Amino acid sequence: MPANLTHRYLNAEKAYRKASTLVEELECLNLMLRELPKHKGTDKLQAELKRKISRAKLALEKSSMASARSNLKIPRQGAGQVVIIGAPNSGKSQLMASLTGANSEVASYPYTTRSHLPGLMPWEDLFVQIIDTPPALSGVLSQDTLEIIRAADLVLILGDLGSDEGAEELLKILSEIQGGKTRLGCQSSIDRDQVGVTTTHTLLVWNKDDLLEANDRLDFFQETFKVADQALQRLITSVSLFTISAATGHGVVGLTNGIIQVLDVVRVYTKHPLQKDPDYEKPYAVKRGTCLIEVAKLIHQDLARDFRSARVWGTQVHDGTTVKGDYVVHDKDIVEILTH
Ligand SMILES: Nc1nc2c(ncn2[C@@H]2O[C@H](COP(=O)(O)OP(=O)(O)O)[C@@H](O)[C@H]2O)c(=O)[nH]1
Ligand SMILES: [Mg+2]
Repeated sequence: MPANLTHRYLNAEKAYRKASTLVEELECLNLMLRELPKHKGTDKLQAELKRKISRAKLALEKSSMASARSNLKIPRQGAGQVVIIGAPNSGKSQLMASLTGANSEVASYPYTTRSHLPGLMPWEDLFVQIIDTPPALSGVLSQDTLEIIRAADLVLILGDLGSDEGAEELLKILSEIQGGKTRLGCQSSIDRDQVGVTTTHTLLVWNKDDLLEANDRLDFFQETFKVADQALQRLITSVSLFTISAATGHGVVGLTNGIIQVLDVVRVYTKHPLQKDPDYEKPYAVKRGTCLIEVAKLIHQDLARDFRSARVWGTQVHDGTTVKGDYVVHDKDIVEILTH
């Protein structure tokens, strides 16, 4: 064993021996490799570390594939996936009902736990998938809920204006969740420095503003937040706020528009070359900035493979303009894809 291992290396090695998860293990191994003095005497150790790193990566990949599979419990539907979380009794199920309305299609997939219920929120000619979650008891979300948050486009975290404990309950959930690998923030991202850490775009929704005490409580809650952990304060002030009543519907339209704005999708209607009219029944919803070839892939792999050119009708181009696969689609474009 080479004698000149640095303190930093030895500390990383100590952390590696204590690591309880694959992610931590991999982080420590990477650190050890970085801190290892590189010379002839450490050749063997270097090789061994690299072997361990690739083994840990493989194991991590396998386990994340397994968790991706468990996400299939709730197949994605519509223009985006939005999950509602919050303390028990904050009004999650009421909000779900209010957003999805009478048209809500609560699907009973065979592998769905009865407590994670998906429904569809109509918006113009699109639908957005909304998922209700079981209560976070003592601020702790179940592993299933965390996985759903990780895969979702947006989280609505509900605060309860009907309870004096509304702010504390919210802080408890936030502190629990920010301490883990699946976090909330003012935009979605994957952390490049910390393996396994992801952030899902979140809106803070104060519910029950129909109650007389609601305004006073909200003022009082601001005081509670002032003495909270700084990271949580930053989170609370960075995310967009909505104040609603899920029961009366007050503010729900504003929230719906907020959701649509975050999802930032555009609609594309397709038209078959042999047909006169486009299919207005089934718009394809894609993120703004998506190219036509990506839309073709969504429609059918073969269509993308055999793609020759397309004609587009829309507000941003002259009717029937011929475009290539790199054309960036706009909202309400009608496209006719021509193949080889
Ligand atoms: N006054 C008022 N009560 C509400 C509102 N939303 C929900 N509630 C009530 O709060 C209680 C809990 O609602 P629920 O949706 O079951 O909460 P969940 O446990 O978060 O799913 C129920 O008695 C609802 O009627 C609201 O906007 N205003
Ligand atoms: Mg509920």
